[in-house]
Amino acid sequence: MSARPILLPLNRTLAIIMGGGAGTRLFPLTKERAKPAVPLGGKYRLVDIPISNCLNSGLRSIYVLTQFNSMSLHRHINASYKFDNFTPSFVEILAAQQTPEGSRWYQGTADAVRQNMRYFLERQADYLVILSGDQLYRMDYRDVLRQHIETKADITLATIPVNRADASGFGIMHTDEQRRVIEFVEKPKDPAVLDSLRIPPDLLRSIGHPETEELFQASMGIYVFSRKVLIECLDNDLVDFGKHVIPAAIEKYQVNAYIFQGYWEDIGTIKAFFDANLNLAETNPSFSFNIPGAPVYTHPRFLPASVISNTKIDQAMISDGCVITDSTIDRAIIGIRSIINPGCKLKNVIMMGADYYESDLSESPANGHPRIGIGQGTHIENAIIDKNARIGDNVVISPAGKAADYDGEGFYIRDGIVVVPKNSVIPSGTWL
Ligand code: ADQ
Ligand code: ADP
Repeated sequence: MSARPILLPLNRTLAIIMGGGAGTRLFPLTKERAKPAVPLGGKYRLVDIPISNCLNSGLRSIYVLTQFNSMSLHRHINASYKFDNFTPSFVEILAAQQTPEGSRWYQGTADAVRQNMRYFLERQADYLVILSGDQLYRMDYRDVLRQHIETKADITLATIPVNRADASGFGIMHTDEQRRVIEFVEKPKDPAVLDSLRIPPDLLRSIGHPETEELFQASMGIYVFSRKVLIECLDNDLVDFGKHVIPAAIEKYQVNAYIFQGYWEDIGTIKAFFDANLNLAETNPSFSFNIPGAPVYTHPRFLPASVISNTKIDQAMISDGCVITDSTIDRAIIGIRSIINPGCKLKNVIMMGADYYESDLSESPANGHPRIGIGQGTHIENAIIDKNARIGDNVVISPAGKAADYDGEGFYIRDGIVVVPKNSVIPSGTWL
């Protein structure tokens, strides 16, 4: 006799999105905004990914924890996530600097949750789903919640098989036949420790991989906690989930693994962010926005379609409201309201677009600044151009011949990628 499917207590489950610590790994994209507000895919923001996964999983009570409160994050959340009055639904930002006890930065992920526990506990939640805010993936969290309830786990972590080269960047674990976590090492660096954590052949077989493959079971930083267990696990000074709370919890609680095998990318560094964005423009991207029934939500706008003339475009995602004339674009994400003037060549570029169109009365040309967008005859390669940048005529932007990490005047190079910060002005004729 098969067991009756359980009714998931979705309205008694809170989602908590970890929106970022200091944001240093994504600097300078996080120079003027909280990490969740960093633009992604031309028209979205990082936070739209976990929020959309929540909404598509039926979770509608969502907190976003972030280190600082930025205008753009507020505006984005308020404009994008409006609910009706008849369901307990909300997306609320909890920023570190807002706590009544004073401004105390979140010391780590567990500390961030601990500092906001009173908000979570005043909701009648039986389960709390803790999510990372800088990952690109689709997951139905109902599957994790279902396994959590069916196996009577105290904590369930989502895991994914990774290879040796990637393993030292993650929490790596061993599980027994019941998928119970029996060993957990955060970011193991010692090759001998890694050797001992390799996924055993029987588990590899059961998840459809050849028994000889060298894979490791990595934590995705996605945790389901039962309410009482979360309270107990944070009744101390432990700072991080991965470094402290989870390793301590496996001694005392039933911590189970939920194995996920879809596409999943941590996009918390400039390089990972750049590669994952450009991959979106491939013919068969690893992450698709076009999945029927599971949209990625974002701020609805009233922008016209883009107007493109005499331009050769290959592997690019062009957002709404752009005007592109007499140019060549080869592998690019072109964000909303981008203006690209004649004679430009863009190769491997993420252009985030603009927050607004300049009116003809704009003062910018009068004070010598180029208009928002890219001027005539400008060549850009391997670069991220943040929003509202004013790039003049005959500018060359490329990391070629420069150090992989470098702070220039009005630009930065990170992981061999040039980043031009939001609102930057690059005068005509500049060679970066
Ligand atoms: P990391 O991603 O290195 O490893 P961490 O720096 O704790 O861990 O970040 C987890 C998430 O929390 C990220 O989205 C981050 O932006 C956010 N975050 C970090 N500090 C924060 C703070 N003070 N306030 C608010 N948000 C904060 C974790 C786990 C590993 C696991 C990987 C998977 O520790 O075990 O393998 O995630 O990516
Ligand atoms: P996004 O969703 O990317 O933030 P919006 O459509 O919300 O894009 O536009 C960004 C914000 O910029 C809006 O709040 C808009 O009002 C604001 N904005 C409009 N005109 C200007 C301007 N001249 N200078 C600065 N900001 C502006």
